[in-house]
Amino acid sequence: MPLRFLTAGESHGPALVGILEGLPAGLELSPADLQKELSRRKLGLGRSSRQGLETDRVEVLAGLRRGRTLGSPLAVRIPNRDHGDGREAPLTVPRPGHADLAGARKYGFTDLRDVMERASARETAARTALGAAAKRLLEECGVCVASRVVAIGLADDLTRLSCPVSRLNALADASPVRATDRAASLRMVRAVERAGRAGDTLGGIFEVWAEGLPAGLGSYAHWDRRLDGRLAGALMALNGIKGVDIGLGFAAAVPPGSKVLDAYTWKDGAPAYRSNRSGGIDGGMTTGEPLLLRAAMKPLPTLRKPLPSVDLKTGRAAPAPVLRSDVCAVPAAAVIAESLAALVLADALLEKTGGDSMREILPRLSALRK
Ligand code: EPS
Repeated sequence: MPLRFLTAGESHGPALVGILEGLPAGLELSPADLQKELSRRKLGLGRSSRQGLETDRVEVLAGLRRGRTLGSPLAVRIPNRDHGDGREAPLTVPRPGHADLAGARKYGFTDLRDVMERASARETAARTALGAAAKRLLEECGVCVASRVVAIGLADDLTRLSCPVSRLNALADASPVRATDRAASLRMVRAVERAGRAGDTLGGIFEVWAEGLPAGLGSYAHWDRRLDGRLAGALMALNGIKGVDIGLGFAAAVPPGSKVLDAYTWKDGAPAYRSNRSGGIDGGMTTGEPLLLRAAMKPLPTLRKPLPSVDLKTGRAAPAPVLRSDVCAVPAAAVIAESLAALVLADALLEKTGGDSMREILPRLSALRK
């Protein structure tokens, strides 16, 4: 696996940091490319006032020189403006659905802040910044990654994607909930507002698309090389995600094979797919058709009308703490998931082409596409 990355940083620590190792040399990349994705991550109706406090200004500490990658690790830093001094009163009542209780049991903490500082989705800013570099690499290789929200609570958008993936983000980013259908967008906005007024939270479903992938990334040869498993793992590792599917996904389990499988035809001297119900992956490998990933996010665990919980210090019943939190973070999760998918796809692409520099990679990729 040529691309590796690590992140560190607590939600209210001085900064988040990330290192991406394995980027080829000679990729045109600027801090503005990373900034663009960080700024998109902050958007979306239903975010808490924390997003107003944070500027998410990314600093590139290593790996770039004169606007190009060096082939050395890319290191980034995103300072936290809401930076605590570590003297906050301890928290002993866990929020149902958050990492609080399971994390405290695992590490033996008595102050739940020791869990939530790192379990917080604030960390996803670092993954988004690193994924932005992977997105740039893919872009240079003719691959476009984008996303849209298709459900928030009961408000869903059943329309099929009706624009090229290259235009999807411009359309989705224009909606406060990143939905491409206007009527569905309005319904989702109302759902978030209603949940906010009720002191509740909402989850939802989003899609990530990738277009321009060459056929043959990933492999059937061994389980850990299957691209569907790698992509699903990356998306499941995003905070709050409870399900991931690809192409028809769970809907592929119901109809007979004749309605699910993609038949072939002969086109321009080569075999071609008559449909793309597989979502661009067969046998753990890309087919060359657009990739479609879908993920389900559960509602956020911090409720203004709190759920019953227990105080770990006294053993008595207590309501969960009411802390500052988002009402809905599905639009942000979709943006983060683009970065996560891009990291996996760039890794698989580099595996296929090999090479230390863009000068080596690009001709190999064109040969592959032929
Ligand atoms: C989060 C709780 C909130 C969110 C945070 C994720 O933060 P705070 O505890 O500071 O109010 O705003 O998300 C972000 C800060 C972010 O940048 O995405 C949680 O508990 O997961």
